[in-house]
Amino acid sequence: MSSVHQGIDNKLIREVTNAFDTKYTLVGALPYGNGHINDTFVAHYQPEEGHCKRYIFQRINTSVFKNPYQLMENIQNVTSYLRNCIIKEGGDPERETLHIIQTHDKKAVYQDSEGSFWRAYDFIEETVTLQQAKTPEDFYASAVAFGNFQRKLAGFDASKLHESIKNFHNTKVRFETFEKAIEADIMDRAQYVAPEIKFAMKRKEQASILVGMLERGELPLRVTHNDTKLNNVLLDENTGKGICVIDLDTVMPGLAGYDYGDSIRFGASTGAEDETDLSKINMSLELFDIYTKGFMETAGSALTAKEIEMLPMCAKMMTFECGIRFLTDYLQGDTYFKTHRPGQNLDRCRTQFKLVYDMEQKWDAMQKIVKKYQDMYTK
Ligand code: ADP
Ligand code: GN1
Ligand code: MG
Repeated sequence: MSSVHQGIDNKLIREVTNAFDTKYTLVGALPYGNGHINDTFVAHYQPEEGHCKRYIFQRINTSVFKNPYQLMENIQNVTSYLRNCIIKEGGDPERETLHIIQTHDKKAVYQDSEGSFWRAYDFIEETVTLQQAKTPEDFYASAVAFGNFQRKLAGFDASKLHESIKNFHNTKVRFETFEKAIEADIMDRAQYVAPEIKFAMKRKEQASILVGMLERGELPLRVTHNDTKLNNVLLDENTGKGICVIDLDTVMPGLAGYDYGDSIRFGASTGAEDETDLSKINMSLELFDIYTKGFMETAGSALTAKEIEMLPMCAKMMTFECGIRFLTDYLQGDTYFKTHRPGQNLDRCRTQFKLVYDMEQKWDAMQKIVKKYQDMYTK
């Protein structure tokens, strides 16, 4: 389990927090959240009177994001663009987008004495993040938030964005990487995953569908979030509304359906991403319906008929792609996604493949639901 790197000592956290232009006196910092990539901490600061103020500190995973300066330039540009949109629409810019805290020398990134890169955000209070929807309404709230996020970014100049991870949702390239990992089999693990490899191989051709449509100009490139897990949206603790889309590292040009599809992959599942009892894992049509409603209400009128028609395929492909990414990481020795126990990436792969299988069984119903909301919101 080489990929757990959340620990930090007091001396280093003092060094890092001192570098940023925060208010008040540091009380302490603790690991926070369930992200698979960066190391997130919440730091508490005590004013002379009243409650603590909190900030989020993140150690950027530079094996994943090779250029932290370009990464933060993207986030700076996207959040200031969103801030203006929110103000124009009469929203609250302090709660509805991330606010970067700069270092004392006015930079968005700090390199610590060990060579790691850090950033800081205001902690958005009175919000919750969910690992699973507690009610269909939670999932609906996330759909509205992600749909609005995409709608707002429709006017953002994509040429300003650095590609933070090349070929991020190029499922065809992801499949090629997976095949190379089987071939190399550096951990000697391929022998344990023959059924999973067979499952993936049977669907190899499908990995090229969306990339092919993009290349032929049948689907347009838009500015998308690309990592629309339920835990990447902050829900208002009091109203339950989705108020702030976070984790903006992968905002890049992509397909609208990547955002829709990745949300379905994670949030419409009836179990956790790493559930070991596969009988608990299905794609809930109720959750699929409610997410599709929220997404179509907010972003649907901006989508082409082809984009809408392909939404079920995007849900299936984002799930399939994530499954092969987890399996690739398992074969390569668990170096990409954080793991907390042996075999966790394999368990994650299995839930994704179970969801793909279940979507195949529910294909007609998924298409009918998408058509229902297309008729409702785009005609
Ligand atoms: P990762 O890239 O590792 O997934 P995230 O940026 O998603 O990291 O952050 C991990 C978790 O930290 C989120 O799921 C959320 O619970 C919490 N979080 C991140 N930023 C904020 C913020 N500005 N305010 C409140 N909570 C936050
Ligand atoms: C990672 O950072 P986090 O935990 O929100 C990953 C996503 C995967 C997801 C699977 C940069 O997301 O692509 O879909 O895990 N992010 C990156 O849970 O690779
Ligand atoms: Mg995240």
